[in-house]
Parts: sequence; C-alpha cells; structure tokens
Amino acid sequence: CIAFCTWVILFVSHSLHSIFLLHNFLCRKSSAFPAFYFPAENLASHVTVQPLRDMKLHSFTLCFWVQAQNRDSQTILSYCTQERDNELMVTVGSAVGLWVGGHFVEFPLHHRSEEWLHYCVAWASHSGTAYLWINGAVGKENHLQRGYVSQPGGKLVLGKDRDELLGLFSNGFTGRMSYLNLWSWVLSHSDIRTLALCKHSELKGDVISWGETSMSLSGGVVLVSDLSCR
Ligand SMILES: [Ca+2]
Repeated sequence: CIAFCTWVILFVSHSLHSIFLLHNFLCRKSSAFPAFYFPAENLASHVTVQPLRDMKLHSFTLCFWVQAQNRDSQTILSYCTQERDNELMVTVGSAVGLWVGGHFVEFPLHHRSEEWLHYCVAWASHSGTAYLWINGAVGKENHLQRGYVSQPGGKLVLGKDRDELLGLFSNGFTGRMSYLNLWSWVLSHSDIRTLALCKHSELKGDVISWGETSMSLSGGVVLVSDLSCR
C-alpha cells in the first residue's frame, strides 16, 4: 500500500536559529504527517502559520491533539493584530482558556491525564457561545463577545503567545501537538466525535488544514512521529 504523501522540508539557515518550512504536496494520507514536539528548555520555540483564508471569523472551531503536562497556561494558538494583542487565543494546562477580541473565558479541567488528549474549542458570534469538547465529550458552555467578528491582517502562531507590540513570546507550550485544524464555523458534534475517534481523513480545516497549510518551525521545534491516533 503506497501512501501518496510527499512532503518536503526546506531547511533555511537563519542568523539565530533554523527555520523549517513545511509544505505538503498531494497528501492523501494525513496520518503520515509528523507531530510537533515543543521542548521545555527553548523559550523561543514556536510555529508561524500562513492561514488558508483571512482571519475575519464570525465563528470558529479549533481542534487538536496534544500530549502535555497539566500545568500553568500553555498557548496552543495565538492570533494578534496591530490593534489587539489577544484577538484569538486558546491555552491548555490547569484549565482551557479562550480569548476572543481581547475578552477571556476559562473552562475548568477535570482531566488529569498526561496521555494524548483531543480538544475542540468553538465559538459562535451570533450567540456568543463558547464550547469545549475533550475526547469528543462536550462540557459546560461559556459566553463571550456576542456579535463580535475577529479582525484580519494579524499574525498567527502555534505554541507561544505572541505580543505584537513588544515582539515577545510567552506562555509557551511544552509537549507534543498534532492534527491541529481551524474551521470558520462550529463543527457538528458528530464531526467532533469523528475527529476524537481518529476517523478524520476527510475532516480538514478551511483556515488551518493540518499537513497542507504552510508552517514555519522556529527555535527548536522538532518533528516527531505522530502517535496521537495509535
Ligand atoms: Ca498575547
């Protein structure tokens, strides 16, 4: 059985660190794409993402697999514009945090597993409702920023909170991250269950599509085998 999956890593020498540019061509078998490992010791490690469409979002769903320690506040995705620092941000750790347009809500976490976990965080502008699913099970709803639309033209980063004004990175993620996708709508419960059960070959985000969206790895982020669905 041949996987028609060819992805190319372009190694670019940079003044301070190395940047890997990942491009995935003709990939029909997404599971062959590696996971990202963010080492604890490197404060600069992050991934820059070129989204497939603009970030003017009336609603969204962010789903991802992570294997991490349940401590502190670790950034999965951060999006900032010149006008607003935390335009869109999702953190994991002792709780799951969500920022939309600079406003914040928190989902308490009862999972203490440090195994691979599947998360989906969603938000809909028309109701202001925010949802968290863990391993396909939905938790209590939150509410924020009803009627808001996130602003385009900002910078999208995985694994660190980027401060646009100061150009600094903080609240780093430590651990493994895989199959992260971002959609411009709220996924159905059955789609989220499909993702959590690893039957996700057809489910790719329209804003970030894992294995297809261009990403630049900086500051010691390492490519490792994706064991999230083994
Ligand atoms: Ca920030």
